[in-house]
Amino acid sequence: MAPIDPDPYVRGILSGHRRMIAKTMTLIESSLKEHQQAAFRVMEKILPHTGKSIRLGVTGVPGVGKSTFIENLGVYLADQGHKVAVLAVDPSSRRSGGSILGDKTRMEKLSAHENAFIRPSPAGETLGGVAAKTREIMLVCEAAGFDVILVETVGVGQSETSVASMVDFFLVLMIAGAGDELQGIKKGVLEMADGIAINKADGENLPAVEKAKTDLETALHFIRPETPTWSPPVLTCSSVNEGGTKKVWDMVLDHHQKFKATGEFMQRRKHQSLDWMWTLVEAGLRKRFHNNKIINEKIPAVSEQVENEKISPSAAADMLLSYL
Ligand SMILES: Nc1nc2c(ncn2[C@@H]2O[C@H](COP(=O)(O)OP(=O)(O)OP(=O)(O)O)[C@@H](O)[C@H]2O)c(=O)[nH]1
Ligand SMILES: [Mg+2]
Repeated sequence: MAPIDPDPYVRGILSGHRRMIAKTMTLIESSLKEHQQAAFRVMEKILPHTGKSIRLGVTGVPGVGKSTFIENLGVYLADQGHKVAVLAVDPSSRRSGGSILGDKTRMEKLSAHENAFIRPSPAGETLGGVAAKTREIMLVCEAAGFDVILVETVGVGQSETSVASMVDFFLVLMIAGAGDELQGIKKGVLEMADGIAINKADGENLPAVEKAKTDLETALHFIRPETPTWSPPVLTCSSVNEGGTKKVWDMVLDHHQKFKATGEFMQRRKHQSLDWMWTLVEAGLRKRFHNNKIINEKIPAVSEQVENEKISPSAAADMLLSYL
């Protein structure tokens, strides 16, 4: 079978042709070898056209209001003429099976907006796989002229780390009075945050929100900022009021301008690209190891020798690795 010609895809993406954008994403998500090879060639050609966007990651526990926030902010930005792409990283395919439809209907105004594009989480067996696909999909969006990329991720487990490592600004959404210590203030998450917004700052929630803000500011005092350029602020916002997320966007822009001025913006992106390369190298090595015929033949005997203390685990590991 003739290989798939990447050029129609590349032309389609660069001219912002929605159907070709979606078809490219399908190639990226496919597990067929010829699709992956085609996606690879498309990516190579569009790479020079990528990078010109602000990438904002949004995390927070289920129900904190991430999708509603993205809908509100997305409409605000799209109305201003920005081209807004919304992506999601959700490694549990069963869950995303439900929330794909859920989010598209929840983001009713945004999905109907001519300046917006919404893509649910790619399905995948591993978080690494899902995150890698989302990164490529993000680049496709940029080459197609989207200048704001919003990435939603569930606030549980490792997916936050992957999203934080692909965005320019990592926003943690919280709600007041839900037992803050339970709220994934897994400390690690706060350490990754470039900013925190306490959501649902409306109606009866307001007093609790103000208290949560003060508590959080105190907690953040104990985390040393990564750079003298920026200390993660704590804001409050509401996604049910029109434009209720504007303050948060102003914070993202402020961060963007400051990081551009110091050179930290490009530095961070370069860092992220290298990290990604090494992640892929490690994943590739692992795969080669497990697919290696000789290694697979040796494993049972070597394992038995380790179990019977005939050879040490480290000598055994050394031996298996030497067949790579
Ligand atoms: N009062 C109030 N309610 C909100 C606000 N934002 C979201 N909600 C409500 O909170 C509920 C959850 O909102 P979602 O946007 O679906 O939350 P999510 O974080 O995306 O949830 P998952 O995708 O399931 O993790 C919905 O019933 C929203 O209507 C807000 O700013 N104020
Ligand atoms: Mg959601």
